[in-house]
Amino acid sequence: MTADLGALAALDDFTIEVPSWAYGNSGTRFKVFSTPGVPRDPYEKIADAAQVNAVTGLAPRVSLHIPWDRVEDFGALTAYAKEHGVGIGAINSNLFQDDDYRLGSLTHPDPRIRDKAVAHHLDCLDVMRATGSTDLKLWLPDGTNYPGQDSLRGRQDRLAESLERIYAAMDDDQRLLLEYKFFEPYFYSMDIPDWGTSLLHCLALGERAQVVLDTGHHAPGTNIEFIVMQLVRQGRLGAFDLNSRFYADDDLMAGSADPFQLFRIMTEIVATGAHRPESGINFMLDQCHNIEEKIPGQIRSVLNVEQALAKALLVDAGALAEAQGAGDVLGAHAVLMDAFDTDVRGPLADRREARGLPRDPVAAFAASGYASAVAAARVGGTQASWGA
Ligand code: PSV
Ligand code: MN
Repeated sequence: MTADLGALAALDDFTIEVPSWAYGNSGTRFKVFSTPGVPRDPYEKIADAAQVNAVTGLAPRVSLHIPWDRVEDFGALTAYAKEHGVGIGAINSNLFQDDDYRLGSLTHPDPRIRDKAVAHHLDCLDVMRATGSTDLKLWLPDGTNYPGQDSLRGRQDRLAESLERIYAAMDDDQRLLLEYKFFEPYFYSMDIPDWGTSLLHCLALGERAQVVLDTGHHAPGTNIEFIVMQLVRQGRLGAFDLNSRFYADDDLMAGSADPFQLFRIMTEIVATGAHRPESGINFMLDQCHNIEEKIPGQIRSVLNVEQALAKALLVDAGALAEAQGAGDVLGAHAVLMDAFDTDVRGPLADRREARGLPRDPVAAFAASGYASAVAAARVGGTQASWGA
């Protein structure tokens, strides 16, 4: 199959959101490596994120994490982002770094701790009002380590009540994006371990509550594209946190570990036109770059997602439906593989060039001298860090 530029026109209004924390230092529980030039504040993170958009034209929004990205004046931060050609995306709450949350946050047995966790979200809603963000993203790190430690059912009831309070405080144009994760930081039970639990809470809350699917938050071998299909089918897939994993929640570059999986996910998306902005699905990255350069790591990830979507757009839907209808197992499989096996790099470079963007964004960033300029300029202060 040869790639046809026409089918790729759907890429014109496709965007990917990048996370502010990808530009800070990160590591594992063994070591956080620091790199010269790493941002020291949210302004510098946004300046770095804007570089990704400048060379790819694909990443016009930056997710913030509160309190990591707290600033005095969110209006000024938003204006700064705009001057740099990007906007503020989802606001991520943080329920995993306070001593009070040892036994949980929104599910904590003590109502005073639950109040505190709810209040944090009300604060995040204010940040959204100040930045124009419409997405409140909530990853719940709550869970237990030992059977009997707490009532599994009681925790769900407390969670439902806490979420209701947050949802009730939201404006009509704000939505709640509820993420799930099957393990970590707790290992016996997590309070939102899977898409079913997230979906049940969203259904109870109302239409403006939707599920976030982080590709790294499933057991190995999980058929993630099935979950994507099911959530899209219910109109409840609010967002992706894209990344790659080999073992756990590795947060490696999207499309690096299993490009075929990313293609299969995008194929389910394209099948119902859910790649279009009208679907409301926010295609976000949730990644850390522990050992590789961060801005180029983000550029590569964004391009990997674009490439997977481009290949999914090349699937011959008519031929696929025909083969499926005829029970032609190998024929149907071949239609899918034809698209996946198509080399779209040239056509995507052509498209970039036609839009005034560099053919090779990674090379263009390297040639820009930005990395050495910030390494020289960002001296002193404390480098931003995931977990700091
Ligand atoms: C932790 O697992 C995590 O990676 C979640 O996926 C969140 O989306 C992210 O951190 C930021 O809080
Ligand atoms: Mn995530």
